Amino acid sequence: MALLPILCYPDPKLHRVAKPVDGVDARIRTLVADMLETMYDAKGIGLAATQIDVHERLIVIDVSEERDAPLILINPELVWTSPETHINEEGCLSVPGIYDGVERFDAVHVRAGDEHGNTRTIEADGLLAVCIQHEMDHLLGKVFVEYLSPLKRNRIKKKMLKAQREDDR
Ligand code: K1U
Ligand code: ZN
Repeated sequence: MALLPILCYPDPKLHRVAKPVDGVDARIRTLVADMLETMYDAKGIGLAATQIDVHERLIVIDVSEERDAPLILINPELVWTSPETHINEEGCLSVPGIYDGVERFDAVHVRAGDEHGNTRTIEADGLLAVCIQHEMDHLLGKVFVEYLSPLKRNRIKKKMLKAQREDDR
């Protein structure tokens, strides 16, 4: 298994739209294992393939307290969203140290494949529903800061670029 580097905002590669996964094979299973290792190592609750510069529709999630309930979503599609929405505090491994409120559906149903090639529909609410929506946005090339005001987003962009310059020194 391998730890993969995570792209940092405002890297333009975070805005690429992911293509469907074309069948679950050994490459995809290795990618899933590496993404899970990377997500657990970074103490995240989710990771989209876009964030590790792989532009295919693949997400890993684990919102369990024990960090022992991985969920693999291959080619996920939203099939139902609740009429109710809520503003939730979000973070992102690609925007370290930044947390802000984003409006999301309270509950979603998502149809997706797993690492064995089986398709099922997942009914999600709470943190899992928020995380699924956040990760599906990544696959569309959207980072959560794009829901914030231009003023906030520009401040975050400058802060990230400054931190990256200092890291490069
Ligand atoms: O996609 C990512 O960058 C992972 C991200 C997922 C996420 C967190 C919170 C709300 C929606 C989506 C993270 O795991 S950020 C780090 C984290 O563990 C966390 C941050 C805030 C609340 C809960 C967890
Ligand atoms: Zn994110």
